[in-house]
Amino acid sequence: MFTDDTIAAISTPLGEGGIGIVRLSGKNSIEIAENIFSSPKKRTLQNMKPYSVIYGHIHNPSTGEKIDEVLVTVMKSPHSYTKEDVVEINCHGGMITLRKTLELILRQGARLADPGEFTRRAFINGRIDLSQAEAILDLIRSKTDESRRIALEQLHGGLSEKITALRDRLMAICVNVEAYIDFPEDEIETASTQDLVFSMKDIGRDIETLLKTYDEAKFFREGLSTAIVGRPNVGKSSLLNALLQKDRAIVTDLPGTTRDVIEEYLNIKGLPLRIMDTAGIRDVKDIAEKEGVRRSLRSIENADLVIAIFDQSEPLRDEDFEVMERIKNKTAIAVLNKCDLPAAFSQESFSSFIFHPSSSLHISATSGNGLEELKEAIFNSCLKDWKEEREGVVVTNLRHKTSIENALESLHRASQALKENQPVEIIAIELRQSLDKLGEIVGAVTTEDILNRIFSDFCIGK
Ligand SMILES: Nc1nc2c(ncn2[C@@H]2O[C@H](COP(=O)(O)OP(=O)(O)OP(=O)(O)O)[C@@H](O)[C@H]2O)c(=O)[nH]1
Ligand SMILES: [Mg+2]
Repeated sequence: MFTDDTIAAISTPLGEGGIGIVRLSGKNSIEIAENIFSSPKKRTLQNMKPYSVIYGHIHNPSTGEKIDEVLVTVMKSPHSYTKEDVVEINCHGGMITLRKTLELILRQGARLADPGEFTRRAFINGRIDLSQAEAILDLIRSKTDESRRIALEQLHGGLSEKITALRDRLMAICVNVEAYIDFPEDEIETASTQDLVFSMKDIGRDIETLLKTYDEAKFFREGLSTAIVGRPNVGKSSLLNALLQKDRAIVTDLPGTTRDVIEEYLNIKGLPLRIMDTAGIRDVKDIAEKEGVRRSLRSIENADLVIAIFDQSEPLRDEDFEVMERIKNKTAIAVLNKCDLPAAFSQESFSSFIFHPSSSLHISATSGNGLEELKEAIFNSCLKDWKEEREGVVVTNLRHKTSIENALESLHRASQALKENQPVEIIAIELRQSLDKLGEIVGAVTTEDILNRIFSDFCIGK
């Protein structure tokens, strides 16, 4: 990958728009733009004040033909996105004007940028680290306000600081251990060994805390998959419709109405929910319904969260106990529906059967009573510690998670080797490995392959 040439690309989405931006970065970008730009007052890009905007036209230098009326911004190195000289040309947002402008720029000697190359240059030139570069992509792609917040925190260097601090602590231990390599006759004293093991444990705990945030943040990125289950006719489809505030699933008073899994998307306090209404669970002969029940059971297995519904206007049946049995190892919320009708059993008797007595709540899917409490319970079910941790740093990226896991494994191996009095070199190798794995996250240690994989996910122009 060369970085001494000048790159250009259309940085806005292709299609009709109020404006569209062609961006250049590299040491010749001002000169190249100058060749195709003219200002009515004969001002030049070379002499304009950085961060000011200049009005003019793009023209074809060979024919003199005017292509578009534009506003141009110049950002001089190192105060730009890439730390190189950057020129942004604000054209009118049409495909032809943008393409023609880009074409002229390329003819003047710029090269079409690869996907993510502007951001890659920002990384190579040291303006941002790798985790920040990835945060830019997350920010562009964020679907909810919460994922936007997490990406911005990462972009501002929250994760980088955390990783750097962990690496510094690890490095101190590593230096300490490596000191013994030069003096092979010395063994690490027992007191020092204990200190080292203690420090490693301490770092290990902090790494684990960081790792834990991934599982919770995952829900914000990928959505929390939630299955509504229960015996037939308890009001599963009615609940789905009430949560969606639309008439999505068929509701009748006949048991066995829903046969297939119905999947919809819902947003609860910024948490994207993939919610599934399922067929009522019961023992049946009918082939279609039997298949429906099989799918319901599969949904339970695959769901992050199960909402188990019971009809409190009728006595509990064997089928209800079957449902309780099926979900006892899942994260689940028990919901007593039809609370607009008289209760057929007491809360106490129900509590003595249900898996988590504290998590049962009353609703009426038809009147809407209790729905807000249910939403609150859904949010809290998988994100108990989220409220505290959300203020801090969160790991959202699978690449980061894998590196952190590898770093932790090496650290554990180092600690084990130390306890077993293994040769100092082995301990040092594991510690170095742990350091390198953490270093991969911020790009302190990286390979061309990792970079290619990351930046190929970007669009051209970013
Ligand atoms: N009074 C009252 N009736 C309800 C409530 N929720 C659902 N129902 C009624 O219960 C019946 C069954 O509702 P559904 O939503 O179809 O039940 P289901 O669990 O999806 O049933 P299957 O798809 O057959 O498994 C319908 O007649 C609904 O109108 C409620 O909160 N109060
Ligand atoms: Mg149904």
